Amino acid sequence: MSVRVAIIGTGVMGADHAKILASDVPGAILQVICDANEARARELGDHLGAAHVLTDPIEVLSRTDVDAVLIASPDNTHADLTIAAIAAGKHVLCEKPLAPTSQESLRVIEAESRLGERRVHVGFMRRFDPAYGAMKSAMEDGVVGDALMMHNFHRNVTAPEWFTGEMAISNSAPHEFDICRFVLDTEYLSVLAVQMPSRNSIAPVFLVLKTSDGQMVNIEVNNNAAYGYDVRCELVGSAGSVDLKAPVHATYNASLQSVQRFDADWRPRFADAYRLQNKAWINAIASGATDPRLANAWDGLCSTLVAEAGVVSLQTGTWQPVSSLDVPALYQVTKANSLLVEKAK
Ligand code: ISE
Repeated sequence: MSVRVAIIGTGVMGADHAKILASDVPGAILQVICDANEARARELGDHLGAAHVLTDPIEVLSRTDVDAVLIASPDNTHADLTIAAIAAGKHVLCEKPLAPTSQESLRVIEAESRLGERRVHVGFMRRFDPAYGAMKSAMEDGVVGDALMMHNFHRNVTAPEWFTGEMAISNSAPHEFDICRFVLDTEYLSVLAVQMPSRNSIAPVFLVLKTSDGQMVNIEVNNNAAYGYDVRCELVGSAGSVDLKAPVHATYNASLQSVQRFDADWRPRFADAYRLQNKAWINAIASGATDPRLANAWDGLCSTLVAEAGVVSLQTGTWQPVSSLDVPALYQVTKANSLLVEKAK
């Protein structure tokens, strides 16, 4: 069965998702490309052979020839568009964050719970990265003993002038909040965020988190690292540790040196992860069997709750508790849910 997809938003990530779906995901049909900027939408739509180009997302949602929408418009539009998509009976893959605030994320969860069916996934693609996958397997197979800590580095080449420490927490660090929660299979209790004054437009932010299973997670977010896009992680357990390895396809030997290159941003580093995530999403819609790695709306809310506490911590210089809410029935692991997981394996 094929799935007719509309892409809403054709910025950096919308364009990347459209290319992946058009070229790498069997069963996906690029039905609509939608962007408020018509010229940009048309250029991408023509290039990828999309069936239609539109500028109004609400018109996209009313079409009967669209089964699923990939939402990659600005963050502050995510919740409303996702809720409208649920009402229109569409499946959704929403880029992270599900919403900038927990209140908006909760509105999505309420809408999905009313429907009584999980229709929404969130683009936490690192769950599909083979390196993080190896780390999670090592943890589950007991190779490193009991998990004690996860050390994370998240470095971007450069951030725009207007990027703030708060945005490092609400826009960049959610990837780590989510992947560490996923690898450790735990929840966060509290967070401390610090940033030192710097001559840079944005100085690094450092976060420490405690989990409900007694582990520590630390995250350096450095959005002006200058030298390359660099994500590192080490899981430390009572019997050993696992280091994340970025995919390396070549080293360049010349002028008495051996050089390994960095990517300029996250797209090449996580190309496999994006591809595998999008395949899993299309497969879940086509077959009804959900890959357990796909992040759902509840996962989206959880990372927003941590980000909110982290921003308050940065502003007050104090440890902040991370709100814990009861998991609604729709997101609990039930027998029916695990059957779907089994089917997906
Ligand atoms: C950006 O929004 C992303 O999602 C990237 O994956 C991340 O590395 C970057 O820091 C964010 O700003």
